[in-house]
Amino acid sequence: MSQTPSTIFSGFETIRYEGQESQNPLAYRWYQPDRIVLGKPLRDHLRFAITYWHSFGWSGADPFGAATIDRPWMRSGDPMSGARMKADAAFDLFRVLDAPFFTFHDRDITPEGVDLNSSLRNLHIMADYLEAKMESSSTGLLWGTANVFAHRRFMAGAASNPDPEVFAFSAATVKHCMDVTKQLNGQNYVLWGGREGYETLLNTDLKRELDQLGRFINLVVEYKHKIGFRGEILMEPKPKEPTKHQYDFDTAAVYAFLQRYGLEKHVKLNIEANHATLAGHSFEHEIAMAATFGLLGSLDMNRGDLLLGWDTDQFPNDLQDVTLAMYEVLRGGGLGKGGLNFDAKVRRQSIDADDLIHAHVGGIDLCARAFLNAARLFEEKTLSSIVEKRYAGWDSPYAQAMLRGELKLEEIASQAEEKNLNPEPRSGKQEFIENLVARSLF
Ligand code: XLS
Ligand code: CA
Ligand code: CA
Repeated sequence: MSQTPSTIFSGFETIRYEGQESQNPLAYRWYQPDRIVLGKPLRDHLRFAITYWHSFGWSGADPFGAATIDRPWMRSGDPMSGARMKADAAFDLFRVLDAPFFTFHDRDITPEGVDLNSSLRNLHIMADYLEAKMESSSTGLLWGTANVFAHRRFMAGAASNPDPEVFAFSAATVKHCMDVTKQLNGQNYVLWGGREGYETLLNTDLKRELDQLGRFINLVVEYKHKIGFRGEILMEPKPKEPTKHQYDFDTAAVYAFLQRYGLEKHVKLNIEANHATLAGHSFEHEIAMAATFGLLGSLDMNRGDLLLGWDTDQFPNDLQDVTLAMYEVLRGGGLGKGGLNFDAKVRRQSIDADDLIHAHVGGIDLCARAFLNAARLFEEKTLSSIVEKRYAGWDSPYAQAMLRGELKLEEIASQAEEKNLNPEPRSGKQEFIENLVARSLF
């Protein structure tokens, strides 16, 4: 294909690993893609992805002020040529960052048409454009998704809308987004239930809405098999914002939902750090819960701000936090087809092209460093042997008999009475273990 046209990122060279001694602000100090860790290259453990919407769509507008971030494609008179300019810039940034993957919504890569059919036509035109760009790029698609939450038609939900025509409109949109994700060899397909929730029970039939959502996800799973899409279907939990009560509140709520609608073996989760903390959990808690239920799919690495109660979608910068998250990923058996997606945006005053590059370089390096720390903790087994020892009593035949259901409640009771049990409390050693972790970080 022809050479990449000049973009706002053209002046930047591809970022390389230069090691910890480097003084170059635009170099990786920790992310050494080919370094073998736990038997495979770092690149394949981390599978970093750049999000289309925040990186190329975010204008910096907030409820108190207009756009601050001005990109050439936002000024293009013709929406489709704007979409092509945006794609050219996107692939140029992927080149600069040496990014293995990207992620997008239909509305990020292509403008909304005048009606459903013209929107779908635009989507396929732009998918072909991206496919051609991908031929000369080393960046693949981590996941695609549909934006069925921004337009006013979705204000009362997509699948959970009281109007069946909105359900059908959303089904058509998701079907085509799945087709396009398959066409671009996407590793996963994500469903975030942006408006799948409610504001007040006074106008809401909760059971109907959940049944609609359950049907919708079943349709998606059936269609995945029909077209032979080999990626994972991932739901993304979020407790609130935009709606007050979201049906996919957190990992535990989504697991209950999946079981109720017979989906727990067919759907995994895309877990976001910022959504975990909005739900009152830590990121590592959500990862560990998902791994426990067999639902660990992929991660959105963007964090919130503890002083703000909303979804600020910031790049990760806390080494210990991310190390604990990566440690749970390793304990959970890794991410498989998933990866680490930066669903993150620069701040409103970071208006230069290089601000986006610095943000990603920092995020990528922080995650790589955290992963290396987590891999060492995982390999050394110091933490896991403390936990093993703590539960060792459960390996005894007596404990196993209780656990396997071989003893009834009254039998357990009479044995306890016979021995006149008086268990001695043992310290949980939390501070000792926390010190181990804090001292081991490099
Ligand atoms: C919004 C979500 C969204 C999903 C993809 O808060 O994080 O960006 O990741 O629709
Ligand atoms: Ca978010
Ligand atoms: Ca997200």
